[in-house]
Amino acid sequence: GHFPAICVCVFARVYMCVFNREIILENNLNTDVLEELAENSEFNESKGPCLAFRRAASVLKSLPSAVHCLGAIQGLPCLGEHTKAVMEEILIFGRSFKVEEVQSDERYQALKLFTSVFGVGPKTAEKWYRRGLRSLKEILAEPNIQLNRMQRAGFLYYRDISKAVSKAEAKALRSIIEETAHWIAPDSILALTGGFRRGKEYGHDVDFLLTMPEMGKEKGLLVRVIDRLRDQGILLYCEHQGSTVDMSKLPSRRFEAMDHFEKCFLILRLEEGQMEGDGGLQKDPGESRGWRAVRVDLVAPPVDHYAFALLGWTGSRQFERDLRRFARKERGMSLDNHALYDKTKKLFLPATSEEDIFAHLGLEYVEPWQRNA
Ligand code: DCP
Ligand code: MG
Repeated sequence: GHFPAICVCVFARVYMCVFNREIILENNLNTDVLEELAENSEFNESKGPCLAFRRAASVLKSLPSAVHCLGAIQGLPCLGEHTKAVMEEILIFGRSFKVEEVQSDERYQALKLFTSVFGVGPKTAEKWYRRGLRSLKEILAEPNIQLNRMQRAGFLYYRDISKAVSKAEAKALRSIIEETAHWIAPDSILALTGGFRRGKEYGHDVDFLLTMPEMGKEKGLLVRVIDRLRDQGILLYCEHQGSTVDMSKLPSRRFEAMDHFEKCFLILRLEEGQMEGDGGLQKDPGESRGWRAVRVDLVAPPVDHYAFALLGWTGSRQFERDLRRFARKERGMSLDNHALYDKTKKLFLPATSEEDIFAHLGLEYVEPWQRNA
């Protein structure tokens, strides 16, 4: 069989961090392009090509050296014909005509713009495009369009939430939410997950897990935290989903976009000056109104699922995909945000930490900062 992609990625990730970072930047130019092609495939509902471009981008990102010649990509795993053709164009002409064609495509541009609004997925975007709409202004001016609550919030805070969230802002939010949670339940546990846990400097949102050390005690906590945030005047938008965890249906066979934990998708108001070390620097006085809106995901798993939720929510998405694939193909196990199931032994493998999960999989522990591909 194939040498598992996960091994290549894990290996290369370690190298990547040890060797110099310029190489990564150079490969990133190519991977950005591949991600655009992946997005375009997604809009065209071509799931296979979409995943192929994403995986190829991930492999390139984790290479220990920049790609300068075609020979260097020949032996790599997970690079399909289309990816190789694009890389070839870039290596020979310094640009890819295929990519430029996609980038200048009217439909691609419109769908990319529409899906950049919080609450707007590819289906809605396509519907709007088919109605001849091309800009956000046109959508807002169209009387026959019914926006749902999430989309209304998406438009209302569009400028703020399209702006990258900095690490300092993520830390400030962490303090606010932690303080709120501790005020309600002093022994509650809040963990920063997502890209910021992987050490990223910027993100599109801030992701947290909230739990209690004792099983079952987490019930009702999230709702109380939300209420308290609302009382503090920080809550700009909240979409709350109750828990639908059903262990009899776990683990699911396919990669699920959503897990079943109680969670909420929030837009929070972050005051300026709440960030450590921002020192009032680089502010545009015309823009400044003293606060900004930030997207926050807050997930509340029960403590016995906590390690799986932490692993799942730390990402990256591609790392999760590779890890699940590895579990399935190489170990006959099924991994998701809730559990790890050994299909041969027909039993759930318990874990109280991410280290336990990697050990069950027979893998060396992979640090969060090594999971960026
Ligand atoms: N995740 C999940 N289920 C969801 C949403 C996310 O399991 N419904 C996981 C996969 C992601 C991780 O959580 O890898 C974080 O999701 P984000 O979309 O927030 O991605 P990042 O935090 O990695 O990047 P950024 O927020 O900077 O875009
Ligand atoms: Mg995130």
